[in-house]
Amino acid sequence: MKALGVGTAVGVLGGAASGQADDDDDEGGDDAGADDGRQVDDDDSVAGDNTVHVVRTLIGPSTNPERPADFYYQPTGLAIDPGDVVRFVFPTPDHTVTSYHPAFGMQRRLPGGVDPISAPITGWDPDSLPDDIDEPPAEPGAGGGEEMEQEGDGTDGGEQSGPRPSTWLHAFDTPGVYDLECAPHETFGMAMRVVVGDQTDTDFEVSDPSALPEPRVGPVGLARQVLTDPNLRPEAIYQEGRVEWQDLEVNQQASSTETETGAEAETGTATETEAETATETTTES
Ligand SMILES: [Cu+2]
Repeated sequence: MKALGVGTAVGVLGGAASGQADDDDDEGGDDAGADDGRQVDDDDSVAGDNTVHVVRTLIGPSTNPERPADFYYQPTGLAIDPGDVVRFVFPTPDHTVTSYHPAFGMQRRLPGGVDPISAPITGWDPDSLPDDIDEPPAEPGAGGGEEMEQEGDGTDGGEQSGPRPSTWLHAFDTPGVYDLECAPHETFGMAMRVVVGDQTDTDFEVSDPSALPEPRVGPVGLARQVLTDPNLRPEAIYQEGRVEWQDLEVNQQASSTETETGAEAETGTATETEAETATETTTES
C-alpha cells in the first residue's frame, strides 16, 4: 500500500506492472515471500500478487583503503520472483541505478531480451552542487529553468527547491541475473545483483575478476570485486534470498583506514527512519 502511494513511483510502477492493477485492496504483506524460507525485509510489502522489495543506497565508513567511504546498495544481493518490484530508496543523495548494458557503454549483464535499465537522477540535493556547475533541468512545466537563481535557499522556486524525489520502483519480469551499478560510485564498488526466479546461469563472468573484460566494457574499479565476490554468486543469492553489503568477502577482508567519514556515515544511518517518501529525503540541509 505505502509503496504504491508515493509520488513519481506511481507512474513507473503503473507502466511496468499494470497487469496487476485490477485489484485495489492490497494486503498487508507481513509475510510476503516468506513461504520459501527467504529472509524478508521489514519494509517489503505486497502490490497485487507481487512483493515489493526495498533496496537502499547507503554511505558508510570506509572498509577499504581504496575508497574514501563505503557506497553501497543494501542489500547488495537480492533474489526475487518474476514480476516482483524493487523499490529503490535513496536516503543519501547522488546515486543512480544503472544496468550494465552496451547502451551505457558497458558489457551486457542482463538476461537476454531485457532492455537497459536506468533510474532517473533521484534523491540528489540541488544545494549540494558546486556554484560552477550547470543548473539541473527544471521539473516539467516549470519554465525551462532559466529563472532558477538558486542563490540562497531558493524559496522563490517553490517546489523546485530541496531534495528531489528519493524513491524509484522497477518491476523485474524476466527471470535471470541482473547486475546494476551506481554511475558516480561504481569505481568504489557500488554495484549489486538481482536474481529473478531460479535462472542463475549467466553469459557473463561472476566469479573471476581477472577474467572480466577490460574497462570500459566490464565493471570498473572495486565493482569488479563486488560483482565477482563468492557470496554474490547468483546461486548464493538465490539460496540466501538477500546478501548484505557486510556479508561480502571483499568487505570482511578489508580494513578501515579512513576516519574522516563520520558525517557521511551518519547520513547512512538516516535509513532507520520510516519517514522518507517520494517527495522528501531524510537528508537535512
Ligand atoms: Cu552511488
